[in-house]
Order: sequence, then C-alpha cells, then structure tokens
Amino acid sequence: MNSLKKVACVVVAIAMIAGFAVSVQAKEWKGWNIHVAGYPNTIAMDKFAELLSQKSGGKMTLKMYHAGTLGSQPDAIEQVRLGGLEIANFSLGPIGPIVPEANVVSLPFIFKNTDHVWRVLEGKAGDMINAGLAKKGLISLAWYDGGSRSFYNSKKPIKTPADVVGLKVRVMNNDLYSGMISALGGNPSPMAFSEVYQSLKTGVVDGAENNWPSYESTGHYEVAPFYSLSQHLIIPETLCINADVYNKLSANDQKILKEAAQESALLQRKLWKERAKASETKVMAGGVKFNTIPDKSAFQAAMKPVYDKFLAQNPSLKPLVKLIQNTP
Ligand code: GTR
Repeated sequence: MNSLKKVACVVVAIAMIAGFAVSVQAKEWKGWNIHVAGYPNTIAMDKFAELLSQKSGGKMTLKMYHAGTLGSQPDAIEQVRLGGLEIANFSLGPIGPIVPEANVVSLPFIFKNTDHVWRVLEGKAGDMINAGLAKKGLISLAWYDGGSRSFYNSKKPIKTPADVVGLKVRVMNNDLYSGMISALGGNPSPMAFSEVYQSLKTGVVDGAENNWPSYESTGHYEVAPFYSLSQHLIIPETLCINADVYNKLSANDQKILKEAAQESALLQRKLWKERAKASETKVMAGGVKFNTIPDKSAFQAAMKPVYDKFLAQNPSLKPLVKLIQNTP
C-alpha cells in the first residue's frame, strides 16, 4: 500500500468511527417544567437530567426548560404526546380531560392524605392509570408529590360552602374543577397558571386554589391573602416521556431511564416536604390570614353531583373509583 492509500484508509476509518459515534449519540431531548428555579420539581428535574446523562454515559441527554417557557401545561401535554417535546413533569389535573383513568384523582376528596396517594399509585389503581396514560402516548416513569390544594382569595376566609357562593375562582383546565366550584355556588374560571397572579391582582378572579409551595412561589399570597385549609384535592404529578421515544429504547436504556426517574422522585418528595413547611412559614410571615376547616363534611357532601356526573359519563371507571376509595 503506498502512503497516499494508507492516508486514505485512515481517513475513511476515522470517518466511520465518527459516523458510528454520531449514530449512537441520540438526539438531545427537550424537557418541560412549569415551575421556577429553586422549586422542588425544578431541582428534581435537573437532577433527573444529570442522572440520565451520567447513568447512560452521555447517550441519553435532556435539556430542561423551566418556568413554563415552552408553553402552558395543556399545550405541553399535547406536545409530549405528539413528540414535539420528549419529557415533562405534569400534574395529573390537566391530563385528566385527555386520560379518563387519570381523571379519577381529580375527584375532590378522593384521597385521604399523601400516603394514601402513594399506596394507591403503587397498587392496581396505579397500573390502570399508567395504562390509560400509555394509551394516550404518555409513559409515566415516576410520581412526584403535588401536595394538597386549598382555597385562597382576596375577600374573606372560607369556612363553609356558603362562603364560596358568588366567588370567582380560577381553576385548572378540567371540567371536574369547574363542576366542583359550581357545586359550591362559586363561578369557575379556567385559566393558565401563568395568568393567575395578574387576574387576582386586577380582580378578574377573586380566588384560586393550590398547595403551599405554589401559593408562595407565584406570589399569589400577596394578592389573595385569605388561605383556607380545605385540602379538597391531592393531585399527584407524573414525570413522563413520549411513548414512541420510550418504546424505541433498548430494555437497558428503559431501565436506566426509570432508575433516574425514581431517584429524582425520591429527591422531589423529600424537597417537597421541606418546601411545604418553608412556604407556609413564609406566607404567614407575609401577613396571610389563615384558617383551618375542622369539619369538611359539608364540602364533601356538596361534591355528590360532581361524582354523579363523572360516573354517569364514565361508567367503566366505577371500579377504579371504588378501588381508590377502598384502598386503606
Ligand atoms: C401546581 C402544579 C402545576 C400546575 C399548577 C396550576 O401545583 O404543580 O403543575 O398544575 O398547580 O394550578 O396550574
């Protein structure tokens, strides 16, 4: 072989190796998250991206976009389903209208507490919700804590359902939440998370409902200082991936993905507990007028039409609702 041929062979070999390297280095995934820097979910999603790259030796990489910069939650859900985005942390709330099985968690007062949520999700009910998500193009890799949601508003403490009458309350996009507010005599106003602060401030709505960390991180407490501990919803959140992307991965890559997601979820749940306390302390110091509701039975009783309508529209979900209610 003359030296020119040798050089040519080396060049071809290098090109082949480089080409191979490019083909195994999959494209960088895009991840959506609604929350701001420092929020438990934000830290946990960043950790997930870091673990993914570490555990896969740089083969699976994820670039996170926080604070809803890639769009509203309902839009992002569509994007992950269609493959425009690969990964996200979603509340099951706005997923409910698309995935009926996932909507059962949005029936008010269905969960007793957060531990009950984990027991449900780790059992058969969790499998049914996962199957429903998968049918609609979303693979749930792990569950994040979404805390419990309570009412807050700019006008008065809410102690009984009568206090909700006439109040204009922002809800997430889900008919169950609109039904919930109507059943209490209020006026529901479905709206994107990013618009709530301004709407509370200008009086477009009187109130909203959320957990301590979101009430605090959004600054809603500054413009709607009456927080009433109704805890009417405990909505879990999913760390999920587009189903086509997931199904094309090797079994080993799927395993890595799930391990990274589980580790990230454990971190999120630990940070969540800390942040819930810290946020509560911060808003109280900021002048929030807080009240508990020792007897919630009137609120629970008022939800009967919400359950009746949901079950009439989704008769096949009766067993799932019963399964959750009967899970100790
Ligand atoms: C938060 C949740 C977000 C979003 C938000 C809302 O608690 O983490 O995903 O659903 O509530 O009220 O829109």
